Amino acid sequence: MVHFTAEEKAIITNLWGKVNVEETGGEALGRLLVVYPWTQRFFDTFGNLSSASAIMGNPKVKAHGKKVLTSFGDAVKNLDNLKGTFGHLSELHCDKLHVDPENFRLLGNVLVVVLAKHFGKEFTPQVQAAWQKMVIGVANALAYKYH
Ligand code: HEG
Repeated sequence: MVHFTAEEKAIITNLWGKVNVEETGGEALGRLLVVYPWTQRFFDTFGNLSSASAIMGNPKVKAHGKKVLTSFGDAVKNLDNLKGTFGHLSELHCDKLHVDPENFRLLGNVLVVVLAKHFGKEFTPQVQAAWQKMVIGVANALAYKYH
């Protein structure tokens, strides 16, 4: 299980307070769909995903990205209990959505890239390390109930 030090928790919470959930969530999901095109198969009801610009401008991608990143906010508040916090979503992604858990890791890494782009110099190696640990923790928690 991933364990966070008090310093890592402070770093994660501090950056999270400055994240624009709508903008960053939409950009992270959009980039996931552009960079790893096979992930598009889960979103066949989202309309036009025919090019990078279509994906990045797609309102359903933006709305779903916001939903996913809002869920990361629950992770920030529950760093000591990620498995408990994401148990229900893990079951949903496994039993109903059939999302391969490898995709959670890909999304986490894309999110880190987007944060690095937005925060520039503020996204120091130490900040990256804390966030990288967090997105791995979320991916593990989401994969926990898979069978
Ligand atoms: Mg998932 C639904 C969170 C990665 C595909 N995802 C959802 C929902 C949440 C969520 C909160 C709404 C659940 C509900 O309606 O009750 N997703 C979530 C997180 C992560 C993640 C926190 C983090 C890694 N999801 C993810 C990935 C894929 C995916 C990587 C596919 C590549 N999610 C997916 C699909 C749905 C959700 C297809 C249903 C979308 C819909 O039809 O509304």
